Amino acid sequence: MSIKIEVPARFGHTPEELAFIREMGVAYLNLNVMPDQATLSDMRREVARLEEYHLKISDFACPPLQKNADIILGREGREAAAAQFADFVRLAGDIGAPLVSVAWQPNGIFRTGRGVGQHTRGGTAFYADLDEINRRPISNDREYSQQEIWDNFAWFLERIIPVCEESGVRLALHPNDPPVPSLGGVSSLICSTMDYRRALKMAGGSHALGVKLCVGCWLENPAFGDLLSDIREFQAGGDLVEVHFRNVSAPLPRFEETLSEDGYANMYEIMKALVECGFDGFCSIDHGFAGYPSMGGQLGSMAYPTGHMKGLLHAAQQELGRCR
Ligand SMILES: [Mn+2]
Repeated sequence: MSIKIEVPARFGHTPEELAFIREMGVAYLNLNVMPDQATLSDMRREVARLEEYHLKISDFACPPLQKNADIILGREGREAAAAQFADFVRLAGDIGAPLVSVAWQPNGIFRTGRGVGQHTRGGTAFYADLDEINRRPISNDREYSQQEIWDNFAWFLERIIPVCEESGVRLALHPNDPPVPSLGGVSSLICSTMDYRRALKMAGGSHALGVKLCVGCWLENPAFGDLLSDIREFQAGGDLVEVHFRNVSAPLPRFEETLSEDGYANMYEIMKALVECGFDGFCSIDHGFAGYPSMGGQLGSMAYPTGHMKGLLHAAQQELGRCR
């Protein structure tokens, strides 16, 4: 079995956009839907529409649930949010989506901004300056300690893991981005390989919790862990469910998100490690440049890097003698 290429997508792409994705030779979508779209009837219709283009949902995501501040910070309202999350997992099961996105980031991804960088060939990309991010005021009502954040994660797993087991769905857990111990006064859950090991252990032997290995995060902070050996470890344990194949210009304190061939990491070596260990889960480029309206916007900007990633995959398969 080969690595399965996916693209980030949203509910309600036009027929032309779906045809465009199919023409990339892509068969899987990391589909983002909003809560009002997350109904069985609407999603059944959407899945049938995707099928016309030979597309399937790999990772089903609902942004307000994926990074839910009430659940992550243990605020009032978390019971209702967790019930909604459980319903979303059941819906994923009903429509045959194998993964549901989760990221323990109540304030989302921290970036300094989006603009033309020194390493983006004129493209508009995200960039981060940790000193600037650290100077910002706290993002919520108060600071949240590491203990609290892990306790809230345990509370979430207790409620959601059984629902995942019943539904045949796995959680794809993304690291905190950028992966540093604290952002905006909130301690990070996942900013190292050890954090992932701890999280997987908390799932109590259930494989319902999986690793969404964001190569970009490992590269942003090399203290995260040894990327190549972590790929092998999580794959050997059956925990690696999804990969974000993204390069950056340099490690923190300052980085720009770049094309795969323009960052500081050798992405071919990383692809070879994924092929060599037998990874057969889903892989996307994660983020693209902002794109141009007349060129298909963000979706248009994903075509070239997705093709480049597929080229690396095919080359690695050839070099290592693995079937496609
Ligand atoms: Mn990512």
